[in-house]
Parts: sequence; structure tokens; C-alpha cells
Amino acid sequence: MSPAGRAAETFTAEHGRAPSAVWSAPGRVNLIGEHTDYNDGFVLPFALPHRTAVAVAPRADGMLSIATLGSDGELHRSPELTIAGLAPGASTGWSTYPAGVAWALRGAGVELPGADLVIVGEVPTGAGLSSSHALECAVALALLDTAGRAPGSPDAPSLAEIAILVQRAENDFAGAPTGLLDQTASLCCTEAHALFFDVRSGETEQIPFATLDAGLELLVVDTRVKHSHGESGYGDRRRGCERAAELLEVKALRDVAAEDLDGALAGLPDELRPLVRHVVTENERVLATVGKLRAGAIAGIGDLLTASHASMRDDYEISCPELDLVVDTALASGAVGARMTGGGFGGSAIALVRSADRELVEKRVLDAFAERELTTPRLFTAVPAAGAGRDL
Ligand code: GAF
Repeated sequence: MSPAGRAAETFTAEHGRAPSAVWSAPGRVNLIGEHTDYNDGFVLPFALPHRTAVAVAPRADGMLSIATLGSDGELHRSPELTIAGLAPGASTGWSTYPAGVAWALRGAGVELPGADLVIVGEVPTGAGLSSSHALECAVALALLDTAGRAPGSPDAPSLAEIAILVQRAENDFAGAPTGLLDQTASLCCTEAHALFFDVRSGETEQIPFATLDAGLELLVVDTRVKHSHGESGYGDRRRGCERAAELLEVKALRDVAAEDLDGALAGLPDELRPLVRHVVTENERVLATVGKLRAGAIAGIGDLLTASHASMRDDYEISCPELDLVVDTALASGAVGARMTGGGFGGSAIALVRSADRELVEKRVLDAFAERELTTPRLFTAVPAAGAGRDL
């Protein structure tokens, strides 16, 4: 059964009434454009078929009850929260994300009557596939629904505005200093396309990404090395980029042109140079990837993916031995390109492989992990799926 069906069933069993709606939102793979979002740059994600569903019904007492169906099949209930009393630090653990969304919506003037939420998620957690944003986006849509302001209603905020509210929940309530990539992907992606998103202008374009038609498959390998953006590595990189932009007297690193890169690097302290080099060259790689995809040359993006990985490994220093092992093994087994995806320090890598080579690449990756006695990675092929929406 779909997560939406399970969420509806679980809700009815828990609350003795049917939910008034079920909304769901997907995880994502970022095809290319990593750590460019908070530098006002370009990203190119697509939505995964894995979704988080939220069954919801309004209540009239201003309270929020949140329950989530765990992978153990048990329903985990957080203590009931008073929406008006929510403040950063008031909630800990998994319920911080939904509570943060309620806090951000209320802060933006959305009148929430109170709600019962039941969550069923199938996006792997800690895998760099944006499970927290799938959860936050689905909760945002469900709560907007209780206020009569869900997408489709006359007074609904735009998807871009919802993405910014979700970012506020993540940054100011959950304390993770992330950019706009993940929630925009979860809300705006469409089937069979990657989403070209210019973070500065807010413009988006759906770029056809039909791997199978080109005899290719996009393999996702979750290394099972858990990562978290609340930890220092992500924030340190972000602060380094902001400091470099200040020193270069530009609004954001987006404003450093590739042809001026050498000059810009010369004026920076040693430790900031690799960060700037990564961001500037990564933006260029996104644009080149979009160019190839627009021209229908999917296999032509392989080298760009691989160059992106090298830049993250050597300049941005956010890879880890397991991610490098996936990338190196996939390339040595015939992948046309491979890179880590997401924030880094663990999580997942992707490999673009010819359909005929997929089984061999999978086997070699599994063997490489087994030989080194590493935890067996989780592998699956991903086809771009639909963004967030109402299921029931
Ligand atoms: C994480 C963050 F949430 C995104 O905003 C983005 O910065 C990404 O890491 C790196 O590209 O997923």
C-alpha cells in the first residue's frame, strides 16, 4: 500500500475518524549543483518515487498531535503541543521538523486551528535524499489545508513561498543552516524531469530527463553512513563561502564569474580558495549539464558528474571514503559518470550507467563494500517522479 493509504488507515485507527486529507511529498536526488544553493547559484534536482505522507484533520483547540509510523510498525506519538506556544528549542527529536513547520506558518500569519497529524515516510533517513524536507513539505501542505490555504485554494501561498517557510522551519527552529534546494525540489519537481532552479531569481525550468529512453539508468547508492546538517561541517562551509563573498565584495559567490576565478582566488586567504573554486566551477557544471540535457545528450553529462565529485572531494572536502568507493568502483565498472549527492559527509552517491551495465556496476559496488567489511549499501535505480501533492 502507498504511504498515503497507510497514513489514512493508521489515522483512522488512531483517531476513530477519517482524515480530512492526505498530502505527500517526495525525497530528491540532486543530479548536480551541490552547495550552490546558499551561494545564490544553480541546482538540478529530481524527485524520487519515495514519499512521506501526512494524514491530517483539523481540531478546534489550537493543539497539535503528531504521530509517526516507525519502520518497526509501531506508532510513535509525540506529546501534544500548543501551536501558539511553539518556539525554537521547545521540541526535540523527530517531531522538531513538523513542529517547526507549524511555528513557521504561524509566524507568517497562517491561522492554524490545531491539527492531528499521522505521518508515514518511506524516504530513507540520513541518506542524503532529503527525508527531512519531504516530511516538512508534506506537513506544510497538510497544515495549510487545515487553514483553508492549501495549493489550489484562492488564498494559497505559492510553492516558492511555501519553500521559504519550510526553510525558516529548518534554519530557525531545527537549527540546520540549509539552503532552498531540497524543499523546492520536493514541492516543484515533476515526473520525467529534472528541475533547473536558479536560486537567486527563483526561476525554475523543467528539463526532460528520461534516462531509460537513452538506454541509461541512474543508480542511487546509499552508503548508510549517516550524515546530519545540524553538525559543524555544513555550517563551516557555508560561513566560509559568506566570508569569501564579503572579502570579494560581492553579494554571493554566484557573482564571481568563471573567467574571473583566478583573479578572485588570488585575493583570498588560502583556506577559502578551494571553497570558492568549488562553488564557481559547480555553477558552470550545472549550466553545462542543462545545456547537454536540453540537447538530448544525456550520456554527455557523465564527465560533468564525475568532475563535480572530484571538486567536492578535493576542494569542498565533503566526501568520505565510502562515497569515494562507490564513485571509483562505479566508474571502473563502466559508469558514464558518478558523484556523491546531497550535503555530503555520508549519505548517497549516484552513478549514471548504461542499462546493460547496471547489474555489473551494482555487483562490483556490493563486492567492494563486502571486501572492506563495510555495511552493505542500499542500491536502487531512480526515475524522476512527481513533486508534492494531495493524495486523498
Ligand atoms: C543539503 C541542504 F539541505 C541543501 O540546502 C543543499 O545545500 C545541499 O545539502 C547541498 O547541495 O541537502
